Amino acid sequence: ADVQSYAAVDLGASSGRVMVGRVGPDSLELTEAHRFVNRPVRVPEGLRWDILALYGGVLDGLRAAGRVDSVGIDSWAVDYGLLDADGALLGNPVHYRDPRTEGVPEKVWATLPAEELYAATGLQYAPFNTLYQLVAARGSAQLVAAERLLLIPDLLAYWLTGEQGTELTNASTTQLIDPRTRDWSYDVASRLGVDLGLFAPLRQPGDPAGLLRPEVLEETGLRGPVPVTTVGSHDTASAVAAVPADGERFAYICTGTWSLAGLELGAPVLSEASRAANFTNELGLDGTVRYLRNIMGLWLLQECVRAWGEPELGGLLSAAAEVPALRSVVDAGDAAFLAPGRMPERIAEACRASGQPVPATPAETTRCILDSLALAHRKAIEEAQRLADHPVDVVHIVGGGTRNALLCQLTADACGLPVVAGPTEAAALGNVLVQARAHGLVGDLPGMRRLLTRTQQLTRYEPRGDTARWTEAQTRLAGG
Ligand code: ADP
Ligand code: LRH
Repeated sequence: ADVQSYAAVDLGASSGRVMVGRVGPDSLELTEAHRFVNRPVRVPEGLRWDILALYGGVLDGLRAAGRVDSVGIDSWAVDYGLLDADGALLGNPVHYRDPRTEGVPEKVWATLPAEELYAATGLQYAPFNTLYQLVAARGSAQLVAAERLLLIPDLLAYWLTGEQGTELTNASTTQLIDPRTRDWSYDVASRLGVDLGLFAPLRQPGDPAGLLRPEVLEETGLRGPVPVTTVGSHDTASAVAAVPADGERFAYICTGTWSLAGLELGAPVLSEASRAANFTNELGLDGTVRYLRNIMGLWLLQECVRAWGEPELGGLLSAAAEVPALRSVVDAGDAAFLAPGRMPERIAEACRASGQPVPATPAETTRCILDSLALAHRKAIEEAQRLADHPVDVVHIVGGGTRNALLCQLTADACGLPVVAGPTEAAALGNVLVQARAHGLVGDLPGMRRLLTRTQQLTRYEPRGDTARWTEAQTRLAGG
């Protein structure tokens, strides 16, 4: 057949979806088979992912998808499930926003200084890196009993196929991978007492990952054999693969729960300046490196919307567009906003602490969040270009935030660069394209991007000048 169908399972921190991509020599169409909420659960021991509900959503999605030639899975990074000697899951996977890693990085750096850890792994400091989670869990009943650790997409692939592996792009977020060799950092693991034997062998995007088990076929009504294909299983790896860029002079922002803003490079940047600026070197497709910074993203808005009793987003954004620009900004890169709860109050407190007007209404708070995100986007893209010596002419925005026209326009204004927004479901498209490539349907990364440019709906935003106002706003934060 000329046109093949691929199911992309894409689990974001706020929702999961199963999308069906139909790929032909010059066509690419994505439709949604099933979408379900991803609602973390607070139990006495902490914040946990409802992994069985997510797996149930995946099965429902595959049933709705109907006949497909292959399945690929991507999700948020760093988190994992532990299996006992029988291959059974030990407890519910811990959520990366759980506070268990508080104080742990400092303990790790006492053994392995932060400078050396960065030089060896290229990974940003984030309290939730898998490494810190594993050190936090040391000696716990579950980790002691564990024989196997599977990252979230690898865990779901295991349940679907019975086969285990560790996909490389996502493994690069554990802080246990050397971005130069693209293999385990044996030295880091041994110095910190992490047993790499817990991990299943590394797999590369494009590798076969087994066939849907007979029970899965029965439950989903699919007719076998249906292969599972390894994709860039870190959602950000899949999303960046689907940035419809031409050439190399581009920056990207993957906007969803997080904003991940940076560059695609051919080699990691491991300098001390890069560490000090907290840029990360995650691994991408075909030997690429995702050089980027994590920004709190639309999480700030999601949490406010939750606190306000879930008002409709469209109304809130049009009201925010009427609020005067840049009255107050917060540091949207600050890990102080990581934990859930009381978000409008926390934003108000940050404005007060830096001597700015305190947003008083949901519209004002929303405007403060969007201005702050645009400012953080600008700062990340500016610094990344400088640290990597890699200038850009355009900023691509992909992910859920492309539906927020105000955020896209403000980002263009702040960066002083044109923004090309789309596709919205970039992670699912990257997932689909890697499957298609593994089955011989599309070419290399530039070829995949040309196909996206020809087939996906993109919106262009021109900067409206006045970058000086953004520079001024940036100094308010630097001073505070
Ligand atoms: P994740 O993959 O992290 O779960 P998504 O890429 O799905 O996140 O993006 C979710 C975000 O997209 C929401 O937090 C919301 O701010 C934004 N969004 C979704 N729908 C709309 C909409 N209709 N208008 C504006 N923004 C939207
Ligand atoms: C986005 C994401 C991001 C990680 C975070 C934990 O969904 O994968 O790249 O830093 O989740």
